[in-house]
Amino acid sequence: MSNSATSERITHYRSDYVSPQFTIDQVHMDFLLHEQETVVHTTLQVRKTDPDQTDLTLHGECLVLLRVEIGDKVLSSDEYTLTDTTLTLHHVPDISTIQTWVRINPEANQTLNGLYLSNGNFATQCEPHGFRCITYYLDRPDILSQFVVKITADKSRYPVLLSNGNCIGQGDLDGGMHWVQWEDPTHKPSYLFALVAGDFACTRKDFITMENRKVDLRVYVEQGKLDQAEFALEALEAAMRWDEEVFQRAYELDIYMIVAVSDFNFGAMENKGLNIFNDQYVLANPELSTDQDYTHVLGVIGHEYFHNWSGNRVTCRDWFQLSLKEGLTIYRDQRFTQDLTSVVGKRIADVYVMKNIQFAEDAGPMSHPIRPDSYVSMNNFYTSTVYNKGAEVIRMLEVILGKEVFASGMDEYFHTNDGLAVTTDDFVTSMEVASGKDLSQFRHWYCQAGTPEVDISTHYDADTQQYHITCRQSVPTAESPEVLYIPIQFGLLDAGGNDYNIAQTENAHTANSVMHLTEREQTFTLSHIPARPVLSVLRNFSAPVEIRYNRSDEEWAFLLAHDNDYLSRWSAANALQIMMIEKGYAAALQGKDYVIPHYVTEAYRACLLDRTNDPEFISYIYTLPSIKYLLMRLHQPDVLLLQQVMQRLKRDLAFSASAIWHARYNEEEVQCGYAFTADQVAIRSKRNEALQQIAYLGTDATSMIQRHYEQADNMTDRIGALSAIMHIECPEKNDLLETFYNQYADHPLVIDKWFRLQAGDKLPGALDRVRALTTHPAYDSRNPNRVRAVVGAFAATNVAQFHAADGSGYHFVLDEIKRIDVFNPQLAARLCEPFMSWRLLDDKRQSLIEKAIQDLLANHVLSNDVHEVMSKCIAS
Ligand code: B3K
Ligand code: ZN
Repeated sequence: MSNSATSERITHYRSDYVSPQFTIDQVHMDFLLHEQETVVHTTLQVRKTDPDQTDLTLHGECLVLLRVEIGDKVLSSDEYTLTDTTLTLHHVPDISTIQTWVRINPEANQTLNGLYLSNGNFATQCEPHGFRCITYYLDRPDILSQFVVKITADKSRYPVLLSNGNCIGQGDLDGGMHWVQWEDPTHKPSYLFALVAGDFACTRKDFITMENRKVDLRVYVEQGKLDQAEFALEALEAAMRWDEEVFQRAYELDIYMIVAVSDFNFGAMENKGLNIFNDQYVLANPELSTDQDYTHVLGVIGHEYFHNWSGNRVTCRDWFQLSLKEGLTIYRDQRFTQDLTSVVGKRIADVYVMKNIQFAEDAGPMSHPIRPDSYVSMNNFYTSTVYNKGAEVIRMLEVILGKEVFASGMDEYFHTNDGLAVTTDDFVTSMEVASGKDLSQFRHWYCQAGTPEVDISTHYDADTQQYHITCRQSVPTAESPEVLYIPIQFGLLDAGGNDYNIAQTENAHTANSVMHLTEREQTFTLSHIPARPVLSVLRNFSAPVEIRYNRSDEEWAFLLAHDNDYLSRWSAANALQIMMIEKGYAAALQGKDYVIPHYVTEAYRACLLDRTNDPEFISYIYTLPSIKYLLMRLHQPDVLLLQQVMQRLKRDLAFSASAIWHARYNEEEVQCGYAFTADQVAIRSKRNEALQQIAYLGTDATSMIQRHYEQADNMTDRIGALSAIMHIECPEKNDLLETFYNQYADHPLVIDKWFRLQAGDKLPGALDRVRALTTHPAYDSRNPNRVRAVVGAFAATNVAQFHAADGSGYHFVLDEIKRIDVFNPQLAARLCEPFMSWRLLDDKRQSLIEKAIQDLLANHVLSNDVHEVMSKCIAS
């Protein structure tokens, strides 16, 4: 069963918004849970807000309507109009009580949307349009209602029955049944509704808020996983404390519950007081989880908690405003993770996503503004643009207004809009109120798609000791782009790599080392600069733009080694990597070798030898840009050759510092038991990166890797060993993979790692091995984590095999998309993403993809989700 496949392909436009003609003040729901035949009895207290309106159209999909009443009157079928997606009631009075009884089949629902079963437990997912698969309702985010929910179910199979808010009653019934009733005192939109029923274990603790209120914090996990739940509880506590300290936001209900389930379409869901999570973002223990897993759990627990203010208390008027809550909440969780882990590592990780994922999205067929103008399936717009670029737009406001004014703008926003469903415009208005500034130019960031470019040219006048920086902005993908307000953080370095003190020379346009670019072309002048400086620009990635600045490769190398801003140093490494890939590719085309210039190896060595450098920074300067990003830079390259050039570059970079890598590996080890602390994470990251680099050097590394695996007392080091050995063709590789499988066969999240490593295997014959993985007994296409670990990882990371010249990689992924689309369109649509850069490939591959997608669109029944992305893809 696929609930969106049945609906028509309607394009919804932002400009069509009309405020609701009815509202629902109170909702009472009565669930009689049964795997195949759940009956939902819903009572709505409805109030007309437009006196001329007599018809009320409720949303509803995949529901069997059993009965409907207005007041005490049962309606006969000629008194309402029923379609596949709506129920229209006629002659609805100004104030009315409407009751519906529907039957649904959770077991048949494989979409993981609405009410479904995961590992035998009931769970819900309602954002954005899942609630209409549970009952007839005005399923739009600007309808805010109070909910009372009664759940009745078999007690032995479903001992835990949860919904939003506070538990207000429970009892046993005949026949082994029991019931629990929940009341949510807040007014919430239907997308924040949640219900969970099943056999869960729970860990809990009390939290005292800054307002001195006691909150019962609970984490529920499937039976047998309680030893992996403690960290999530700590992360929740840390997030609550952080939001109090940094944003002065406290939690207001008596209980906060997190439930982890095995089958979930994405990371987690911020349902009011009852978050439902993919267990990948809750479960953590040293034996089974890597440091990176811990960081993700921390970030996602934080993210969903922060939504309680940015999303739940202040919610979106309509789905086009999604970035109002998602951009803002990503911004908040990024700061949280920075504060709790590594400021530098987290910021570089976030900027890596911007450049390699968001910029590519913005240059492809799915390009849209952070406030989109239209959609067919809203699920396709939970994108990097809405989330990550949305967060960068908030961050720019902080740079433009300054930390203090920005903080009072946030207060203003929460204070004015608490309890309301609002727009991104309302958010900017709060910032205007707090700052007294006119931000109308800044608002263009919300409505213009595409990555802006800033061309920079500089001129130093030795006579006047003035340095002139000319910035010219453009958006190459937009026809007549608006002039944006772009804050560009910068610094000027002397020959020794020290920052000139530019404070005394600043003016309104360059205050706080920020060039406030508000015109299409603007020149900024700095005085009292005694010698020609080196420009360090877009420090801390102060705006989501591409900088074009022609400087010598030697100067990039100087910045990599000497700049005082880590982001700018990493950008310099990026520029050098791209230069080396371009030159390496050109050489390879002529059958020649490319040799890394010595000033590059020297700059890299300087970074490596400086012990004060953050290990995450070191890992990132060795992480090459994604193929998607490189496709934007090179003109229709042969991807296979490009991949070889990149592999070669990695090896050459490793080789140029081989002695240092060995020394770093042997430098220090964690001496005590595992803890997720910044110090320990740094040491493990350092050693595992060294091991990885040593693996690039060749087979000598095999025994070292085996030893690393055997001596490991935690998952981070074991995965470090496994991913290192994947680069080496040797019999030990399969032995290690087998040992790992046998050791962790009972832990699905660990087995996902095992699948993911093999899906990314770049060595010859990988496609056959990946095909074989989809018939492995542990493969389950109903489980999104597993599908993403095999099919998703293959398409995203296995460049050479995905782009195999005979099209076999494309066909493999498209076949999986077709298969999965039948029962889980949201998951299938996500798997389409690697095809979106097809226009940047060579002609032969373009025609292979074009033909395959045309066939998909013409000859297969597709969901709205897959149809929307694939038809846009091919139309581009
Ligand atoms: N708000 C949810 C995302 C819902 C996605 C629906 N396709 C999780 C989050 O961003 O916090
Ligand atoms: Zn979110």
